[in-house]
Amino acid sequence: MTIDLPIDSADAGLDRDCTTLSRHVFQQLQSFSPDAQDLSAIMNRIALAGKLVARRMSRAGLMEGVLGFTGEVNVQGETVKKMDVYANDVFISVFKQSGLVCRLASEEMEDPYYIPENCPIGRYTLLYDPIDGSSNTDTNLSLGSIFAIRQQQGEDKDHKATDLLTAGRGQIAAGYILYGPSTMLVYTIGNGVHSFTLDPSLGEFILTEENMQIPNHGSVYSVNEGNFWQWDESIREYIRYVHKTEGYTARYSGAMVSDIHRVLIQGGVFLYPGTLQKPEGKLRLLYESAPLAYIIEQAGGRATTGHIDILDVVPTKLHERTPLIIGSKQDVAKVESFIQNGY
Ligand code: P6P
Repeated sequence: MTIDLPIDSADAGLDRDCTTLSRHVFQQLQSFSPDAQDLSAIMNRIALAGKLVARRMSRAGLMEGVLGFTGEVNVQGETVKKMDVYANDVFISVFKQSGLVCRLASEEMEDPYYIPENCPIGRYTLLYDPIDGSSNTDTNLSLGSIFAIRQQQGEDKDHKATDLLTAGRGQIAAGYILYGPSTMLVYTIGNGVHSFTLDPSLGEFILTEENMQIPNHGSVYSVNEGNFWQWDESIREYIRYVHKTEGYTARYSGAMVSDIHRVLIQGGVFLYPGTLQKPEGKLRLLYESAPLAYIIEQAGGRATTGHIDILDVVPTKLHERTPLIIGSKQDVAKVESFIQNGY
């Protein structure tokens, strides 16, 4: 007996469930070359890291030793959450025995970590913020992981990884994992921005949206107004402008990945300016601002320090910080206009 299935709908549903991250990379590259194989495998490992962190977060309240602080302070001078350490180790573990990634540079590690069995054959470096917004860990609010992939330049025999001190336009891939009501992975390899949603029943990230485009303008401005009196007058003037101008609304979650994901979808601007005491700001260039800038630029938006594009900033040190203004073109330009009018 033959089964008369409406082939299109059956194929469409099945095909969508089979459009995993690793397959999508090949579709993007239109190639099965060794480089394409490497990138597909790397993205697959990052997806595994996301699944491990998401699983831990979803059970945090039921397990001992998952939440709370370690009692340590990291290289940034920030108190370390147990989840920061777990997630940091997850990204290292998923790349062990991969032959792909030799070095990992993380917000949580002063120096890059070298995976012995992968060096020097592995020519890729992972730069990541394992848990972005860890202040939200213990309150069951959204969190993120941010990642960028770069190709190692040179032999790095002294393990100083100085080849990483280059502008963000050299990133091969970048993206983030958003641990929210659903777990999403958003990435780019320079050919648009694409989102995937974790289907727990499959244990796979399934394609959700291709070629995401950020609106040219949105009503959201996302900034920690508790820092108002620490800012330069030009930023205060911008805030006064959005306060008295109809059509703006404030949204700020304490986790940049969550706030920037909202801006990517609805439009608007996220800003973490420098302060009078710390003009360089809080956010780190290589594994926070630059990957997110790559995503937002690829989606048709902009990311700047207020003076130069984030992707053109050349760092002098691994944990370099920059001010960050990122989002819709019109809204980023509006903030820049206040900065450049020199209030
Ligand atoms: P504040 C989290 O630590 C983070 O790096 C971003 O995710 C977030 O937007 C920002 O810092 C929050 O910092 O100073 O507003 O608490």
